[in-house]
Amino acid sequence: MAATESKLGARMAAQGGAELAAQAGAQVDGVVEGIVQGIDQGVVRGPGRDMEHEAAVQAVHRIEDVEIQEWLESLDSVLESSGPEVAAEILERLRAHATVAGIDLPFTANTPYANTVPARLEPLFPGDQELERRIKSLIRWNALAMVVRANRVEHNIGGHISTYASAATLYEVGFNHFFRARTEEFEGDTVYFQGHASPGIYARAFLEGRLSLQELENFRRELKPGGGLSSYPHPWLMPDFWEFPTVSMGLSPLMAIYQARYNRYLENRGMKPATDAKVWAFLGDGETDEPESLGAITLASREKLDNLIFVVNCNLQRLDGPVRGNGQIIQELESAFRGARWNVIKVLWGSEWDPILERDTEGLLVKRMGELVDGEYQKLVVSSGAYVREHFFGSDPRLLALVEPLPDEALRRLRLGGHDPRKVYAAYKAAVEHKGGPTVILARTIKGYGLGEAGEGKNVTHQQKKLNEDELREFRSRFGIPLNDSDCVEVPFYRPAEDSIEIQYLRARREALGGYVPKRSVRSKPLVLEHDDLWKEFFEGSEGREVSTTMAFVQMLRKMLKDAEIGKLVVPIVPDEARTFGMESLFRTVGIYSSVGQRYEPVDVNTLLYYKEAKDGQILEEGITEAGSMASFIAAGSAYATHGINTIPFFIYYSMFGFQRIADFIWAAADMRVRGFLLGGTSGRTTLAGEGLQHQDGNSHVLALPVPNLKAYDPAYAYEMAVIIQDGIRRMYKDGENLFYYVTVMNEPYAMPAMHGDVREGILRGMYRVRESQNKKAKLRAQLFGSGAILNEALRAQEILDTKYGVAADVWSVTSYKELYNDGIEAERWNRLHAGEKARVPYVTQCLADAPGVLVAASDYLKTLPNMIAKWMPRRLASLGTDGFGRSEGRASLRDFFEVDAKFITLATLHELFSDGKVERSVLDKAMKDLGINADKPNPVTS
Ligand SMILES: Cc1ncc(C[n+]2csc(CCOP(=O)(O)OP(=O)(O)O)c2C)c(N)n1
Ligand SMILES: [Mg+2]
Repeated sequence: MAATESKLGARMAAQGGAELAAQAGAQVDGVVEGIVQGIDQGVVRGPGRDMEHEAAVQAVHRIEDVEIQEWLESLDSVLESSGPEVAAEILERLRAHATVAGIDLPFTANTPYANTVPARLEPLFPGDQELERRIKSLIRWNALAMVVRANRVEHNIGGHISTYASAATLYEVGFNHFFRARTEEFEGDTVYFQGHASPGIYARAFLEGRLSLQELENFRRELKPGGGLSSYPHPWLMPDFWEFPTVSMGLSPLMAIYQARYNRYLENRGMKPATDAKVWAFLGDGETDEPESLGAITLASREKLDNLIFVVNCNLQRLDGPVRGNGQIIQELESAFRGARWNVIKVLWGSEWDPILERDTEGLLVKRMGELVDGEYQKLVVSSGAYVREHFFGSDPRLLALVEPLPDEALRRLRLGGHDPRKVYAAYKAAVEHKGGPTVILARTIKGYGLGEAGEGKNVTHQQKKLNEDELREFRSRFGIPLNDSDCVEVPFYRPAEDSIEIQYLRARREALGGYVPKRSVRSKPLVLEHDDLWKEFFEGSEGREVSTTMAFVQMLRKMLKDAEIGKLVVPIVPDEARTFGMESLFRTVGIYSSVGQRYEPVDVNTLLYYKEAKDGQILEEGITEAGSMASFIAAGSAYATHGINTIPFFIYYSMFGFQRIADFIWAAADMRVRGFLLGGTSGRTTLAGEGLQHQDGNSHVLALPVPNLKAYDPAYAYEMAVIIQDGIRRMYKDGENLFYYVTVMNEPYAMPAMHGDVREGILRGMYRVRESQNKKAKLRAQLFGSGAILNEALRAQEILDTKYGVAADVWSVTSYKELYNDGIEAERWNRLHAGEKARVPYVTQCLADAPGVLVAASDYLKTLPNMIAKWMPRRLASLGTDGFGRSEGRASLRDFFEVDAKFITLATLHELFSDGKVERSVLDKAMKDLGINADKPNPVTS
């Protein structure tokens, strides 16, 4: 550096920066760098800047160009003589040297605002570019026609044109050259399509001959005769087509990461061969603002998921306007992903820019490209070539000179990278060949590309669903659709003849890639499930030993893991709560999955239950991420379709952090026909002691109600749970039903009774009589309904009522209010539609047909649960439940506070009898006193 220092110092003196030059020598590079950086970052500014400093800054600017040119030329010569590795090494050393010399280099994870794959390293495009352009144009047209036609028939039916319009090239390069289908020999790539781009995906399937004209015509009108197409990717509605529901934004990136990770899990556990299959996830740039989108990107790099590729369609716009009008979303995403050690490939500029960039030997153009904020770029999209010349190139005469030979129209037509198949191909190829980590492609596009006046680049484009006649003709002409002026305004769907060169090419490409995508199929074989022994011990009870249902569940899990048929298929998933649920013994027995095994000696290696990580470990210990765990649950629970492997996930978590926190993922799982068991641990507002307001769950069974294919159970006893899980595995994995289960488990220990009589049907249907009153002579009668741990309170109330008040009560275990409710509404509906025929009787009504007395229900959840089945009961129902905020307290106090304990069940029963005129007011008064109930205690619902 000595030579540079003296040269620099001398030149500065010669150019008038005397003061600064005097400091040359040991400090000069630091000072100069500091000032230059300060200028670049805009920090050396403001009224306090004195004249001397101003002179120094001017001096730096004067020398900057010459000096920088010299450095750039040196680098070029190293690059030429020794190659990029040596050049990179020199830069790395320079950076280290500068740091040691005390230069505070600003941290940046950004590269210049340029294509990552330089033009000179671009691979040859292997396809027929012109033909692919024609095919893509037809798809563009049909996608647009689908939305425009649907909205002509039914005003406001909606649909999106501009998302696919911006993403067409990104998808078509994928379809023609990259997305490999699932075949007998190869598992296929997995593609998460951006939900709002679905019209384009349908339009392609139409050209492929996979969707009919009728189906396209009925886009967003699925209930029409002949069927239609769902608005977005919904496997529930189109189970042979869509695999992944992606339209709730932010879910698919997270699901894709965990899917890629799960693919490796299956490989490392020897359940499927290792392949180079990829998981592709297409997202919007606006979508990346969802916390889930970037929330797990470090997992992907930590796990070295080079089977994962994100493609972010950076059209710089979201629904309302620009994603980062005042900034640069692409650079922001680049630094986030690079910081997380992803391979980032930017595809910003199309081929038309290459010759201009080549002429720019000083790097001025790339510098200029990095200066504009996205709002300015958006403005350029909607502006004329003259405006582009003036406002983009016009910032510097040297830039203007670069484009001088080009007419304005050519400037307007300089394509962006995401619309240039060659650039996109180069990026995809680099992505699939990248080893050692995940790749994100940041592709710059224009929202509403090709819509012209109808919305290209405009803020309103996301909502555009209608085009006028001129706009349609314009679009037709721009993309060369063979329709005349009058035909095209009818927006007909257009498919060339089967033997046309376009259709032949498109089919040939897909054939070469193994078949069509997206396509969902189920290839797993049903399980046999002859293993009653597994469940026997739970049917027999705990012989007086006090255990919680959580402990019983863990014991079941342990047994299932040892089972010859299902043992390998069980996937325990836990978000850093294994110890909470007493599952730590499984660490040792089946191991915690780690793609690298265990590189350290665990601190507790000398203990029996040490923390064992293993490459073939079975437990997915996800750390503190319910969303990530749920994404693993989804990958494991859909493996029967994605991989043809019947893995059975058991995801156990703090129940309050389930539906309450990640219900949208659960909804997506339902849509995806995911199978498996969600276990809501430490559940119940009063059963989880001490944890207070944010942990105590009295909500989840209510929040489980809306998910149609989810069975929700709140069992009290181990045998109930065994019946539910055994039957669940049978229904899902033997009979192939598209169900999944939510079972709450609690941490309150009590003796688990043996199963008496044939109560299986009752357990599964939602209720059965668990203890009949032995007091046959009593005149006062009652039916008590308890669920989960609160069943014990009902049983205690039964005794109090019998011994103290002469009331004979039967006790029912209500295992599922959701089942009872669904059964009731189904019967009601059938009866409404079949008036005059023999009416169906809801199961609740059947159960209580001969059950005498007043009716009282108590659960650890909101009162709405029992209330919703009350109308099918023979008489009025009194409901006790835990509406309100939780408290940090012990169980007894909590149950007293929420009025769900034996005392309050007793009081409610006596009150019902009083209301019916069966007992005197004095009995009630005395009971209040005896039971120690204060009529003026705070109302738990509002306090
Ligand atoms: C979770 C969620 N919130 C809001 C929406 C509504 N929405 C649909 S598309 C859209 C804008 C999408 O912008 P971007 O992700 O940039 O995609 P683009 O259409 O620009 O490709 C919004 C807000 C949604 N689908 N999901
Ligand atoms: Mg966008």
